[in-house]
Amino acid sequence: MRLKILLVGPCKSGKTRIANLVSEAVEENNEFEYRPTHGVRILEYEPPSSISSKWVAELWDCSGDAKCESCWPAFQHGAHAAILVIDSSKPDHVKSAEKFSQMLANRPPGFNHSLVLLTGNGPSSVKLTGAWADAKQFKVDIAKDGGQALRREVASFMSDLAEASWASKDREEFSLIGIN
Ligand SMILES: Nc1nc2c(ncn2[C@@H]2O[C@H](COP(=O)(O)OP(=O)(O)O)[C@@H](O)[C@H]2O)c(=O)[nH]1
Ligand SMILES: [Mg+2]
Repeated sequence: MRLKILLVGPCKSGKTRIANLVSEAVEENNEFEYRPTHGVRILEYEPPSSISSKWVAELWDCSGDAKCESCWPAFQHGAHAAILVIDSSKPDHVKSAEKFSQMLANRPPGFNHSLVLLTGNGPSSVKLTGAWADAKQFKVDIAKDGGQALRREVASFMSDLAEASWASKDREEFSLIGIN
């Protein structure tokens, strides 16, 4: 089974760094120059074998540039969930959460999952409104443990999604054979 997960948020919040880290696409080091993502980058995510071998995920590392907003419907197509990445020390990032909540529209029935990752040196929780108001917030601190806790958090989020996906497939099959 394939899950599609969007990584969204304003520019320079750390989406690409997080995508690289959790998908283990790039060795972690400190010599990175900021390069904005053009459009979208799609990374393959495989869960640790202790979690499951029955699903993989596509992680869509979306550009935070306003120029890309016209592509959002295409990004959203078939997506199961979105993870918002914001730097909690920047008030404009916190404010922008509302705009990105559009990315949560059109999720398939039964998928109400969302996760907020807070980067930077700001607070470890922020007040968000709209669709992110009830989302779980996780403070990212890569310097502390090289991203271990972040990887665990993302793996557990995706594993919940995989469960929801199986449950929705079961519902579809039951309704096909007339059991409600
Ligand atoms: N260590 C490390 N830093 C990265 C990596 N990718 C980007 N960065 C840095 O992380 C910061 C946030 O950038 P980025 O993740 O590209 O922001 P985005 O615009 O939200 O995708 C910048 O200072 C980047 O130079 C990476 O793979 N490893
Ligand atoms: Mg990027």
